[in-house]
Amino acid sequence: MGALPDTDVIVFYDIPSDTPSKAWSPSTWKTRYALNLKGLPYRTQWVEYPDIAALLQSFGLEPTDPGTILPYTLPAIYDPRTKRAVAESAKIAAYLDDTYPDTPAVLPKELRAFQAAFQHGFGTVVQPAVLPLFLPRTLPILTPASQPYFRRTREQMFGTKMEEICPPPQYAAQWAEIERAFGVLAGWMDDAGDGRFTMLGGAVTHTDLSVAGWLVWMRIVTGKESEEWRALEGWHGGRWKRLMDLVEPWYDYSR
Ligand SMILES: N[C@@H](CCC(=O)N[C@@H](CS)C(=O)NCC(=O)O)C(=O)O
Repeated sequence: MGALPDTDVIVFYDIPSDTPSKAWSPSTWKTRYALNLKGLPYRTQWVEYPDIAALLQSFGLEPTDPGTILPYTLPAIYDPRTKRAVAESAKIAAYLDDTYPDTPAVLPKELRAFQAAFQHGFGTVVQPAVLPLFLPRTLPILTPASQPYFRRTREQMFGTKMEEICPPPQYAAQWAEIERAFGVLAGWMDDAGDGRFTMLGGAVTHTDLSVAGWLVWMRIVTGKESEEWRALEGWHGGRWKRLMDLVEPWYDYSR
């Protein structure tokens, strides 16, 4: 593809890591997947954790998570065609669907209330199980510019030192908790039809991409060839492996 003028290329703000894909964050992967699936031209601008708030404020954006210790979050995009900045992955998905109706929809209007409820459920059931094991193991894959901020804010969140959140002797029990939590999620999906995660007429939606984004993070932290990841792929009848296979065509971090 020839170089497009900058005025046609969406700027996608993502958090870098020191891993081969550089892209690692569960939340920003939701948007990266969506941009890839839609085939929209974009380029990544890497933003270190300590710079996120100032970036979003410079666009005049409201906090994405007001009243929390992390009020400004990525992903965010800036679209030069409309001169609009949007933050928060579901808002970005809706914006891209509305602005580019000729691209495959990832968050159609009829799914938006459901998606919000799903996100609440995921945040209540799965996130609390995953975070204690995965946040400490994420620290070493981040860049030196982000590590001190990540340590400070996450220690504040858990009220303890990073090393005490989930030390290795507790891994097995925490993995059991994660498997149980994903089992709850699988239970929600069991009536959905073909046994895959896809929920709307066979199309991949933001809901699928949200879970896939978390799984990408878990795969990067554990390692694709690790026993931990292999075990997860086998959970709940192989459902999570099927989801990752389903979204593999859009696992592209080259831009
Ligand atoms: N619901 C939000 C969650 C975004 C989120 O939590 N992003 C994290 C990165 S994974 C973040 O930017 N945290 C900011 C910080 O730690 O200061 C979304 O999907 O956009």
